[in-house]
Amino acid sequence: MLLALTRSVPPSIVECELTHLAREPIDVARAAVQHRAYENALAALGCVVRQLPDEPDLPDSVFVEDTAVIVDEVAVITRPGAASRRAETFSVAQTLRAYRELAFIEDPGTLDGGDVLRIGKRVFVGQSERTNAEGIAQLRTHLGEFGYTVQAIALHDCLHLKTAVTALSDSIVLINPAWTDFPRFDRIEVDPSEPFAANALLTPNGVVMPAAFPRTIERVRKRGIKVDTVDASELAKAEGGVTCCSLLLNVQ
Ligand code: CIR
Repeated sequence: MLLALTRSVPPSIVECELTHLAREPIDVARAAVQHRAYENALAALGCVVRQLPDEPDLPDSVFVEDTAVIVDEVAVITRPGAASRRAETFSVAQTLRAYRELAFIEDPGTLDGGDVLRIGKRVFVGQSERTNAEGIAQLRTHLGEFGYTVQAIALHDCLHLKTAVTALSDSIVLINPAWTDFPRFDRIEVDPSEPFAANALLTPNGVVMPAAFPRTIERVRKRGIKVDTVDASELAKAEGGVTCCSLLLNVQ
């Protein structure tokens, strides 16, 4: 089965990290309602949703994607680039221990899961403000052992690689070409009026995208890809998208 690990929206999210966005008031109750709807959407797509322990005092703890990189053979616990986020990894490691061997990104390496896009055995890692060359080298060591290739990808003007590009299948990516180059894949480009639309969550039963991007959703559906939509507007103010709020892993 496919397990989706999530974590509740903490009240402290109003103090979240922001890099490319200006701070706007976040309605925490509304964010929580949207987050539950996101969990329900994952459940409807066949995922078994399990919540990690709440971390009320860690402002970005709802964005669990950044804390681990999980493949069938191993879970790599990250060392997030923002110091305020490093304590998020402890409870994630505790939970993942039941399902995978663990490996760890260690100082001076930094790596955010949002920078890691895996397509089959190919792993692409964004060279962002959060992920450094040492973090990429350590990930290469941990995953190379199992036959994965790890390739660094340049990006600019956005937070993470998966802000700029995500996979819609093993052969098609959804991309904002203004923020990154991503060679050698069939691609769908976001509508230019929807620069943040490239962050889509792929499940075995379809893709989840924010309802805020109807033009890009139309482009994706025209290619015969099934898209479910969620309202993710409150967490978008914290610079989070749909991939950021879950860790997906195959379990027995
Ligand atoms: C941060 O800056 O770390 C959070 N406010 C947003 C993290 C979003 N995560 C992701 O894109 N994987």
